[in-house]
Parts: sequence; structure tokens; C-alpha cells
Amino acid sequence: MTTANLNLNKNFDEKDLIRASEVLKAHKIWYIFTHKKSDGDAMGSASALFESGVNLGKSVKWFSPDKTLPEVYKFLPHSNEFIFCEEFIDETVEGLLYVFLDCSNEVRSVSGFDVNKNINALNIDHHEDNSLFGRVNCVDGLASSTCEMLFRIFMADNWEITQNIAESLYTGIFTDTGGFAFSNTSAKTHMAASKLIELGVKPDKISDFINQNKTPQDFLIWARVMSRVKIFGEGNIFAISVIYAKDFEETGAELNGTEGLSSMLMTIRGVKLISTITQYPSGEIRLSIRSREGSPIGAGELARIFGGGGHERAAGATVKFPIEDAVNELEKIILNKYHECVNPD
Ligand SMILES: [Mn+2]
Repeated sequence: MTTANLNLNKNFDEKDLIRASEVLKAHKIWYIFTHKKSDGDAMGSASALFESGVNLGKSVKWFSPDKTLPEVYKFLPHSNEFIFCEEFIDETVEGLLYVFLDCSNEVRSVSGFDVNKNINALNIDHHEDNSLFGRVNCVDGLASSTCEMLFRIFMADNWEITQNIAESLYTGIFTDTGGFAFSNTSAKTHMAASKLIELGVKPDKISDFINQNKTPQDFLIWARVMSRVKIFGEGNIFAISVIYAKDFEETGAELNGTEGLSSMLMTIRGVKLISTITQYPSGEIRLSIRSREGSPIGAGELARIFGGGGHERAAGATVKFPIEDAVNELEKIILNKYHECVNPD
């Protein structure tokens, strides 16, 4: 383990797992909160904890700041029982515990959570920059996912993990690791997955629920984007493509039907940085940028040129240039930046 890893893990102690379990068991009402733009980990962890609570005879409610949750995760138990809620509900009821799942800070979920009030909240998460806003925090920045954290809590204190719970936990681990492909995939992650499979998870079934999820219309828009891919730069290290507003209209694809396209471009051999330019029907033009190790330009670095932002390897920006010339424009900007980087004078 590197020093950097140790630093990032400073907020976690193995005893936190038991403590989280005890806090959960000690309360008879659980209000679960997840973050905006729900993903597989938020939904998987909420679903798993909801099911566990029901099995333990708790009164459980799940609050989400999203009006609707992604269709793809509707196979998860209790995914239709969430309550849409934008504002924190500060209730003083005996036995009530607030549980925040997968939220790096209180703002990621509903508004109005006052950290100064020492609210009886349990914060279970895996984001290294978690602000530790709960009264009790169980946060390991080295865990792949909140579902992996929940799994470890359950195992640490011998909770029953039923088939339903196992499937929910596996879903969050699978999605947050990109199918065990991202660098957050650890030996512990695989051990968790292994145990969950022992408990009845069928990996092919979960993978199909999550991945075999494109509509024929989505596929038509992918075909268009693929046909427009431009690969360039010395050693063909850059790839870009474009989606026009009319593509959505003409193919009937949903706005989120293009999800995964950026990852697809990253599979081109030798490519170090990619970007997809999307013109949404609203007229907004968004860049999605990805880079990998060895790229002369980081994704975040490129995004910042356009006033956007994000991580070193994945970032985004809204741009103003005319869509008709977007590909050429972006190619020019990337090449300019590249020459700046390789010839710093
Ligand atoms: Mn997560």
C-alpha cells in the first residue's frame, strides 16, 4: 500500500463496521437517503439496506432527490418504494435513524441537512473526499462502492444476507467498478463478489440486467456515432465523435441512450484521450472527455480549457462552438494543446 493510499484511508477503522451495524440495530425506524442522479451503487445499497431492515422488522423509508430512478435498476427490490424528496425531513421521533448512502457530502442528497445540528445520521460511503457529515461515519475511501461497505458491515456483525440482498449488493459493486474493470477493484471487492455468488447471485443475470439494456433506437444512434469517429494525432492517440440533436429525433433514442459511448471509444487500441460531442435537443453542446495513463493531456485539463471540470481521467464541459464544425474545432484545440505539452517552449 502506498503512502497516498494510507492518507486517503485515514478516516476508516475496521471497528467502524461493527459500530455502523450496532447503530442500525439500535434504531427501529430507518430513513434512507441517496444522492442525486441515482446510479447502481446508490440504488443497490438502498435496496439492500431496505430489504435488511424489513427482514429485521424495522420501519424503513427511502428518500431520493430524483423524481424518477433509472429504469435499468428497476429489477432491484423496493426500487419502486422510494419517496421523492428534495428537502431534508428533520423529525424528532424516538428510534429514528437517518442513513445516508453513497453521498460524499450532505449536499449530494437533499437540501436542508444542517451539519451543525448533530443530526442522528449514519453516513455509509466510499468516496475519499467524504466530508464525514454524519454523527456516525463509516467511510472507507479504499472500498470500491457503498455496496462493498454494506457487505462488510453485514459480514462483520453476522447479518443475514438473503438472495435479494446479495443481488442488490452485487449490483452496486458491479456498476461502480465498471464490471470489475476499474482501478478501485481490489482483492476485497472480489472476495465480496465471491461470497455474494456463493449466496446465490447469478453474475450473468445481473450483468444482463445492467448491460443488455439498449433499445433498438439507442443502437441506431450508436451506429451513427461510430461511423463518425475521427482518430488522429501522432500514433493515433486521440479519438472524437459527434452526436447531433437530429440523431435523437431521427432514431428515437433516449437522451441517456448514448451512455457508454465514451467508454466504447476508449477501447480503440492505442487511444489515450477521447471526447464525444453531444448536441442535445435543447441546443446545449456537451463534451464528454476520457483519458488514460500516458495521455499527454488529462481529461480534466482539456475540460478546463472550456470552463468545464471533472477528474483527471473523466471530465466534461459545455461548449459554444457551432456544431457543424465541432469536430474540426475540437481536433484543432486538442492538437494545439498537444503541441504545447510536447514542446513546452
Ligand atoms: Mn458509489
